[in-house]
This record gives sequence, C-alpha cells and structure tokens, in this order.
Amino acid sequence: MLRLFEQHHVRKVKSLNGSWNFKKTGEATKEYTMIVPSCWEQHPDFSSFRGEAEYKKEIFITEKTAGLRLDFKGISHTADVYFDNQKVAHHYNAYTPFSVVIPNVDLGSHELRVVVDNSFNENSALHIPNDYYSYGGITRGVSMELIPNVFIERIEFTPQYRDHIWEANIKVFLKNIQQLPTTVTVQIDIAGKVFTRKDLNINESTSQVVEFNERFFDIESWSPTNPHLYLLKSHLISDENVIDDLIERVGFREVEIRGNKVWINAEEIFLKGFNRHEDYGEFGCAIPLQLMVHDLDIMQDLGANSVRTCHYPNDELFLDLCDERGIMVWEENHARGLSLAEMKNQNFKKQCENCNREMVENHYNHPSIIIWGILNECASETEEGREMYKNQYDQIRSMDQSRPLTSATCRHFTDICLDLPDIVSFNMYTGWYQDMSVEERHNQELNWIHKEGGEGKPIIVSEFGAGGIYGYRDRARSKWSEERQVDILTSNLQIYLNDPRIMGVFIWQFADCRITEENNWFAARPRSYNNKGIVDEYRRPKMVYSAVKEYFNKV
Ligand code: ADA
Repeated sequence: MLRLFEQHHVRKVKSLNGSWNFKKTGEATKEYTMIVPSCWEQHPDFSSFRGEAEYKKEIFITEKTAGLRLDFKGISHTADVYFDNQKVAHHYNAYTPFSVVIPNVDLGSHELRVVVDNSFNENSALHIPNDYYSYGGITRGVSMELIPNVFIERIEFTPQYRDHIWEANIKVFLKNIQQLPTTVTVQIDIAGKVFTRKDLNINESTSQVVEFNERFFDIESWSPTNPHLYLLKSHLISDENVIDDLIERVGFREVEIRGNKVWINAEEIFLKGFNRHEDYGEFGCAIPLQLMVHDLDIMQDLGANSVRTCHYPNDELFLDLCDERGIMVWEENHARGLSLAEMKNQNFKKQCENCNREMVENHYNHPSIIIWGILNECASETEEGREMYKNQYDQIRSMDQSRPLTSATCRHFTDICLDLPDIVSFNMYTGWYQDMSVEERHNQELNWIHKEGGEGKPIIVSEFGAGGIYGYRDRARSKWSEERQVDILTSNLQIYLNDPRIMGVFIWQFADCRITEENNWFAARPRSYNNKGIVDEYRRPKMVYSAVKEYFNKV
C-alpha cells in the first residue's frame, strides 16, 4: 500500500511490495530474499552494512499499453534502476519519491533490477555521517502502472476562502509519452460538482497543464479539530472512452500569517509538537503503517497537535494519517547541520533543488502540511550560505504560494537570514548544552531575533530538550538520567508554553533514534543513539512522558 486511499479505479496498478531477490553487488555474493519495503539493516547480516547491493524482481506485463510507469516512494539513498538490463532511472535521496515511464513494453516476463547504495562519499552532499542514520534499501513502497499515451501525471489543489465562499484553483498535469498528438477531455469531480474541459490537444512528447478555477458551496473545511477530507477524482477521456484517472484526497483549508500568529481558516493556532525521525528499532526508517499509527496515537495521548518531519520529507502514508487526524505538519527538505564547506559540495545545490521539487510536487495536496522548512542548522551565518537559503526559499515559493516557509537556526546572534523566511524558528537547548536561566536565555534570543529581521514575524521554538537514557535512574539527577530529563524539559516548557511572543514549540525529540558512528558522533551519543526521545526507539515511555503530557494538555 502506497497511500491510505485508492488513487486509481481506471488505471491498472499493481503493488511490487513483497519478496525481492537481494545480494551485495559483485561476483558470487550470497543470495538473499529481502522484503520491500524494508531496511537491509533489519537482516542480521546487514545490521550495519554501508555500501552497494542489488534487488531483483521478475514482473509480468499481461496487457499491451503505451507505457509502463514504475513508482518508487523511497530508496535509501541512491538508486539506479534497470529494466531488462537497460538503465532507466537514477535517483538520489532516500526521502523523496520518483517515477519512471518505459514506453511500449512487450507482453510477458521482464526483469526489474535496482542497485542501491547507502555509502558516504563526495557524490552524496545530504546523506553524510550525522545525528541520525542513513539506512539502506528500498525503504518505501513500489508499484507498477499501465498507462495510455496521454496520462495524468499529478494534480495541484489550492483552496482559498474569499467573501465567505470556498474557491479552488485545480491544476491537472498531463503528459503525452508518444510521438503523436492526442485530443482529450479532462473531467474533475469533487464535493458533488463536476467540471469539464473538452477538446484539449496534447502535442506529442509534451507535458501540459489544464487549469480550473471553481467556486464551492456547502463545504466542510479541514481544520485540526475537524479534518474533513474530500476525494478529488480526475478522468481523462479520449474518443468517448475514459483512458486514465487519478484520485487525490484534499482539504479546504487556508494557512495565513496575521501579525506574529498563524491562522488556519478562522482559527489562530498554537503548535505543540514533536520532532520525529523516521526511525523505529529494528525497522529503521521503514516504519510499518501500524507503527506510524502507534506513533500518532502516542503523540495525541501526550496532547500534541503537530509534528516536524526532521530533517527530511516523510513517507506519504504518515502524511495521509496526519491529514485524517488533523495533525499539523512542518515538513522540511533533507539537510541537517551542514557547514558552509559541506554546502559548497558540488552536488549540494542540485540535490537540494531536486529534493525541494519532489517534496512540493508530491506532497502539495496534503492539508496537514502547513509549513515548508529548509536547511536545518546550516550555514545561515555566512553570505554564501545566505545566497543558498534565498535561492531555496525562492524555489519553493515559486512552486507553492499557499504555505509559509521557515528554517530552524542554531546560529544564535550570528544568523544573517532571519529576514528571508515567513516564520522565524530557532533550536535552543538551555539546561542541556548550556546551563543558564531558561527565561533569561529565551529573552536574549527573542530580543536578538526582533533586531535581526524577525520583528513582527511568527516565532517557533523548533527544538528544545535533553538526553535521558531509558532505564537510567539516578538519585543525583545527573545528565543522561531520566530524572534530569524531566527537570530540563519542565523548566523549558514552563517558559515556552506561557509566552505569547511565540506561536509554537517542537520538543526534541519524540523517540530515540540511531545515529552514524562515523565522524566521532558516537562519542557524544551513548549507545550510538540520540537519546533525547520522550520515548525510546521501541516507544517505551521515559519518566518525562507524564511531565510532557501534563504540560501539553494544559495549553
Ligand atoms: C540539533 C539538530 C538535531 C539534533 C539536536 C541534538 O538541534 O537539529 O538534529 O542533532 O541538535 O540532539 O543535539
């Protein structure tokens, strides 16, 4: 399952999840059977394997159509895709989906082979040794689709509330994969209304956007307290026949900045949430759906209303769950703590641009996503870094004007980019990395933000927290004990949750997560884990759980 709802009733889709042949690349290596999706680290022989391996699967084409479309929701972290030994796709980044269309595939048996590499090297600017783990494998779902010569690539649904009426701009992106022009009709069906565009000439080998601007009445809006969703069904008709379709699930909601607050529809919001890595015990980043549900059940039990997808785009199944539950999402591109030298890697710009484009294009219709974030704790204190931040804000704004942008900084008192985002966010570990009064340090930070470009903008404390090793109890309440984690979290929550100058907080972090040992990360991370979770990597609650629940449920 790639989504929580069916995206096609007409297009023929087949899941390729399940057993694949697997082996390390190279000669005469041992053959395994590996489940897709999963991390290869789940297998005892590969629990710390960093390198290259290949997956193979035989697929059968039982109907002749114009093209075969392969849809990969996530491969960690570099993939080369071969179809009958012909290379058909290359993709970098574990956290964004990609697809490839192979025209005119013959009936019968074919070989699909995917070479996957999770090694660290100069070609990888974003997956580097870090305070989270870059797993290996086909870690999210895969499917194959039979498509006609003109098919619906994607849809963008942008709702707006004007003069007490819901309006929506709907863009339908069509692609003609063959060498002959085709005339089609596009039909949209949503909220009991049907819209049609007839006699559209789609030229050979081109993409074309068909746009609708419509008004709606008797609409139930999407909000955190009433997350009402609508299915948007699109059909492609040629010569009186429905040749393709695509179904999206959308919500009528608008995100607005009013002064230093963020509003959803007619409601001012305060974000109380968690930073959540995609990491769960032996499952690594390939978290099964029922455990995604478990995570959200726990977050909502704690009184959270939001989640930050630190530090990369998340699995669409998780975003679908957030849509259904009204959990507000800060989704961010893939980057964590890159120095200027690392941002100057020759692949950084392209890899970020691709990640931003794939994130926005594929996740655009999720009403739960209310903020796009970029470049967590990168070199925003430098002129060259500022240029890169500005370019990425501009890129995302060019694709989506409906959501505010932000970036979590730790360049305190030196950051020169605070004027660029719509929302100013900062990471602060008072009581853990620096022992001083939380209130005093917080006022220092807000005074600096106001002077350096953040005046009048919404402000989020995007990270704060402390380490607590599950099961480590200490009368002296030493650092790394569960007791000290309670002390530090409560001293921070008391200040942040009662300050009208901020509009949100994200605790670092929801659950403990594995980190990479390289670059000495292990030395500052007992167990080679980031132990700042409210629960551990198996979601076992630490002492701090009840303290967070008490504070979050007061707001
Ligand atoms: C930073 C970073 C997080 C994590 C945190 C920590 O704020 O953004 O990814 O590394 O520090 O645990 O120190």
